[in-house]
Amino acid sequence: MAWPCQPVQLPNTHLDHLESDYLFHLDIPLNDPEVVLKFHNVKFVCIGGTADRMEKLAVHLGQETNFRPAGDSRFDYSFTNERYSGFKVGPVFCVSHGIGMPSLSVMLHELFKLLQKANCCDVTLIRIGTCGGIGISPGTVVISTCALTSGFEPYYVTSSLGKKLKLATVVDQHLANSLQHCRKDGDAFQAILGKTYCAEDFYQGQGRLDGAFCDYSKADQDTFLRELYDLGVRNMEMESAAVLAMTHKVGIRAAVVCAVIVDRLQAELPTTSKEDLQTYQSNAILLVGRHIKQRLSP
Ligand code: R2B
Repeated sequence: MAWPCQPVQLPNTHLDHLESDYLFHLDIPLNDPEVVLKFHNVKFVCIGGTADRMEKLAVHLGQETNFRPAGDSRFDYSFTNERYSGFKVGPVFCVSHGIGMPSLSVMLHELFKLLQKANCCDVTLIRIGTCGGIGISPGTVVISTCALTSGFEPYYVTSSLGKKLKLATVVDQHLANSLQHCRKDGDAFQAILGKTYCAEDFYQGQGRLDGAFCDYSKADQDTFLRELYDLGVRNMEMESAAVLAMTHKVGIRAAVVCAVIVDRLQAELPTTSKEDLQTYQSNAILLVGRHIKQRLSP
């Protein structure tokens, strides 16, 4: 028996009354049916910080899933502008989001509008990123079980009409578990489930001592990192809370899969070579690629 299709349906009735719409930051015309139609078959949206990584990811996932765009082009659709870039191959759409939640949230609003307009069904969104580990060695892939923000609460805190808006961060646990199960015995890396601390800043926000200013001592840093560890936090990055709250709000299943590039209990910044950093990122990509392949196979 086929499962009923779960269409993307956004909880914003104002959208019904817009005569035409244009995705200002993605630079995609929603009033062009030919462009919109190209996105109808999207089942997986993979997002990550940089354009370059997303382009390589789209090429890799296209090969993994045996989708080839028509003609000479490497993608069914792609765009690159001064803010974001996106690359679509078959049912996979990879989009960059920059650093941090404000940049990410603008991209997600526009992406969700595109998915609704294109009548996409059963969409899964996965953020593939890098992170600091908390007592976790570089190369390990951490799949988030929840995202905590300042105050150590599982909320994405933003604002609406000048007032604080708290949105719960909710992970699809089934998706998180199946991503972890994509690790194979022969893999040279571990894949673990753990809580993620989502910071608003890379330096003081993540308890670093090496920013342009720093208002605390090394002992305060140790206490902060230890507190995170004791709460079950295993990694730290800057986007997970907005990803997990915004996707939950619009009913899209989502996960956050990050490769550890430095253990923050040992160092502030990565101490390994550029090649090692590439390998660490590839570990996360490998897991997600296997999951997508499994899910797309008949
Ligand atoms: C991980 O790496 C970036 C900061 O260097 C940020 O986007 C994150 O979450």
